[in-house]
Amino acid sequence: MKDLAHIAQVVDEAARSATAIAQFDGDNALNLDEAYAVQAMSIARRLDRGERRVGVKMGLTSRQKMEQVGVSEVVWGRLTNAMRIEEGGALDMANYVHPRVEPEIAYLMKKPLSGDVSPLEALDAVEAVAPALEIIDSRYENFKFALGDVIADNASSSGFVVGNWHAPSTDVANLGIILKFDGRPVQMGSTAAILGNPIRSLVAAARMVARWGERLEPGSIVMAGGATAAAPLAAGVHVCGEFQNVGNVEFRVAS
Ligand code: OOG
Ligand code: MG
Repeated sequence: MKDLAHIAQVVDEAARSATAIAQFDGDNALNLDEAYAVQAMSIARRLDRGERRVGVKMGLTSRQKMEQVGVSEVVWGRLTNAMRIEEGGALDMANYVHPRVEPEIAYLMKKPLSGDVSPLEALDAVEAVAPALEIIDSRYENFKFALGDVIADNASSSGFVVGNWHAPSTDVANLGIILKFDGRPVQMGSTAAILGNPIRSLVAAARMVARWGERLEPGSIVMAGGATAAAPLAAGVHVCGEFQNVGNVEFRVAS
């Protein structure tokens, strides 16, 4: 028997201390059920330390992301208030192992959503939509992991920045995005890279959390997943995601 509580402690400590760990392979390889159980236990440890749940992140919802990390299944993770970085704020490299940033779309929920829903039902549960950036930081050495590893590690979640909220009727199906470091483009793409339309990520989120006895809660945030490959952060850079029609979202890395 694998000691899932111990593994949860290992991934939680790795995230807390920004220290890389080895993958769980061989006899320790985690299947899907084990990996999500580890994730839930590691997040429970954060909640015990006083963090609050604020939403859900979807991962590997675009081909660009799947190819970058070599895992081709959609995954989800849990967001807490401690992961939020104010728009225009700063992050400190010392708190991360090897952080990367990726442009995403964020949804703010108005009504609970869970189980099998249509895109129209999903949209009806949305209060607002915003351009966003996610900071991911796999706790595994060299950012290398298998499906079970990344799920156990809360889908590499480590930070998120949300731009201005817009009405839920705002068309975000196919918006051009430029991710810039110090004014220079480092990634370009479209929100359509997210499952063809980011609303499909919200549909998938409702279905996936239901499988684990959860629902998307009113007032919570759902990050739809990276639209481009993630770009590695470096000390001192100013990061800006420019989204067609919905505006910019920015932060900087302290030097
Ligand atoms: C896994 C997390 C994926 C996304 O938006 O696709 C993710 C990783 O790339 O480390 O956050
Ligand atoms: Mg992401």
